[in-house]
Amino acid sequence: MAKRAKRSGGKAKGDKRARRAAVKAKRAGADAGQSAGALVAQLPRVDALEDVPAYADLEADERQRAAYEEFLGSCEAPDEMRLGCVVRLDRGFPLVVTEGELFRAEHAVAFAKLDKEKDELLLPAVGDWVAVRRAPGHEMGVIERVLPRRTAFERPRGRLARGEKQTLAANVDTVLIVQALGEGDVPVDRIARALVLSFDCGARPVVVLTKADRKADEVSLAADVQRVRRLAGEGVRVLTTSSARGAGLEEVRACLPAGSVGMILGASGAGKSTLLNNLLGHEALETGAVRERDDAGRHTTVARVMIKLPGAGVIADAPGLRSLPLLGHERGLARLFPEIVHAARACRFNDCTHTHEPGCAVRAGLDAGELDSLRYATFSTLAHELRVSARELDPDVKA
Ligand SMILES: Nc1nc2c(ncn2[C@@H]2O[C@H](COP(=O)(O)OP(=O)(O)O)[C@@H](O)[C@H]2O)c(=O)[nH]1
Ligand SMILES: [Mg+2]
Ligand SMILES: [Zn+2]
Repeated sequence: MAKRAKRSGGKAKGDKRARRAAVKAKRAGADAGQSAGALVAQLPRVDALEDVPAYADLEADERQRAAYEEFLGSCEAPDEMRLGCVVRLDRGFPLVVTEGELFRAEHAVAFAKLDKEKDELLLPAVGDWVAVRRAPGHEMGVIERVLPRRTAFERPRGRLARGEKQTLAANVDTVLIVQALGEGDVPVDRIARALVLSFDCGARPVVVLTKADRKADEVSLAADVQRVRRLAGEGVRVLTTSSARGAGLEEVRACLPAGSVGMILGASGAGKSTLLNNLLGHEALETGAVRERDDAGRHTTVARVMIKLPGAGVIADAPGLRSLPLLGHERGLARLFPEIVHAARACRFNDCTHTHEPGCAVRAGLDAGELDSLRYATFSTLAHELRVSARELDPDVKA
């Protein structure tokens, strides 16, 4: 079990602390492996970790392999370099798996420099393929390159207006959007945001409605599922589970075939850890009382982990996110609502917001019953938010 940071402060701070320590050590000309040792000693012991994916469970794609080969041709001491995948981050320290080895690593000094120039995307996230140096006599590896990402699940970090992004996981094929069912109606707005974020990064979303046992009867359960199906559209699978009854697990497992990488996304308390434990068949993750938030740096799990599921693929755990603000995710919105984008081509104005303009083909389609009102309403809300956040980011952009 991962230890949690004693003081709050968030992952960003943990990352920075780790990087600063690494940079300091290099500047002093000291052995970075030793100087980072005090920090590393507080991390969970590598040989005590369970369910860590093996190298063979993961696969770099051709582009990543080609980038690695190219890097080998240009770096010093290429015989020390290994192709690896980041399978865990503990307080910012990556755990890397290579063919036959599992070890902690730190970032090369270059990353700290890049960070200052706000090129944060280059810091390794869970799921990243990296070129990592194994210098003789050093316990820790040094990550020198993050190889091109097939996909990257990103969310805005901190104040929207700064436009900074945090990568929750890289190279994800499937996003499990976990939403708990309850007494009230299922919050489709939240699910819609998660769908936009998933589509935007090019991952395939699957909606998993947990706690089906909490619905009073079959009729209200079916109504919730129906509403989510209507919102998500035909291309998105919507599953229901009940960990209390052990229902729906195999359907979830089937969405994460061996060789693929998934990510689990949902609010704190949605039942993510319970679901993962059930898929694993043992209690690997803490459930219930543990708060794991990463919003506004208030509270956080200090570990990001990837887990190998028996008889299935690998899945990355994400922090419980309270809010899913949208910023620059227009592509994801268009992918979630293709029929609205299609209809909008016939609007009189190019910059039609489909709310009040004359000659709006979207509203005409809505009136004619060709477009779904729930999907239209959700689209309108999120499109408006995207316009507002873009304007906040750049005062020169006209909405
Ligand atoms: N009734 C019911 N409770 C559940 C179910 N799955 C999880 N829970 C409970 O919901 C709470 C939060 O679950 P947890 O897995 O920790 O959520 P997480 O924050 O998303 O990881 C715990 O008290 C679980 O026991 C379920 O299918 N049915
Ligand atoms: Mg949890
Ligand atoms: Zn229009």
